Amino acid sequence: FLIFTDLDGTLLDHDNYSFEAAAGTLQKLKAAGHFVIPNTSKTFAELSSFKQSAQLNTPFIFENGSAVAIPKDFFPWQPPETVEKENMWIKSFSPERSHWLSLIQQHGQHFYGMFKGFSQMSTEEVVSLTGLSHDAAHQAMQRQYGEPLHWNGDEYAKREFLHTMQAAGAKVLTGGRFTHICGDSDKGKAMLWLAQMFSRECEEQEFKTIALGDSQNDSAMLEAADIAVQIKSHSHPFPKIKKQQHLYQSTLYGPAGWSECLEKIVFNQE
Ligand code: 2M8
Ligand code: MG
Ligand code: MG
Repeated sequence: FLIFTDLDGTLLDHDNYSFEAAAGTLQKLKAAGHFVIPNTSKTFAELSSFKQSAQLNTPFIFENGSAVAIPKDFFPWQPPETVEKENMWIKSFSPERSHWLSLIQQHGQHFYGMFKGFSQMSTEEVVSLTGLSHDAAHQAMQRQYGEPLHWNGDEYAKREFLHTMQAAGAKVLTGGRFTHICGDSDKGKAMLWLAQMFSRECEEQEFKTIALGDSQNDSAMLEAADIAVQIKSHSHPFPKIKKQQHLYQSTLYGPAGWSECLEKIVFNQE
């Protein structure tokens, strides 16, 4: 299997960012030769640290499908349309962050005071909104593609703002805590591109994709995967999915639900 997984609220606990409850299953999956591929809102910098702590040497998808990073020695060829960064091949699907920042500035004035973007926050503010450590918050702020906004106006104004941004050419994705203004990329498109790279390398092997996520920004990959898993959250309902034949819903929260469903799907265990 190619297992595409969201991190926050899915493989990582929504509040303390630990994957302890899933560590045993993660270990088993790696040992059995499955590929666990993070597909997350997090940044390249955050993912580099996460990969070390989870001991993953797989590719990963970052900033909500804006880009894919593949270790240089992972495939014996350079994937198409990639550039090199820190010993990885990077494939981008989105314009750079500066484009979205100026769009927000241009079209967001009418909503002044109702939201604050990461670019306007201090590290301490990100720490207090997320519960990340100071270093982790610093890494979360090193964004290359999109801009996460913290909304503090009412819901009606928020909808109006989202329409305005969409009309101006942005895509709006909602994570567990923030609203992301980004390009016309999503976790589903990036996942399908990367799955294609695996098939190109191993033509004789048929890979099945499993996607796991807890929030609306996961919907596109849940719809595009062969098997989808909605992970239960304390803070919001399951992400909506329009089409999916093979759908699982966890009864446990976050990483415990991750283990619960993958044990069932991959190892046929209740
Ligand atoms: C943001 O991502 C979450 C994911 O659901 C969100 O949108 O609420 C990103 O800024 C990410 O980089 C950061 O690590 C995370 C912390 O909760 O928040
Ligand atoms: Mg999530
Ligand atoms: Mg996420």
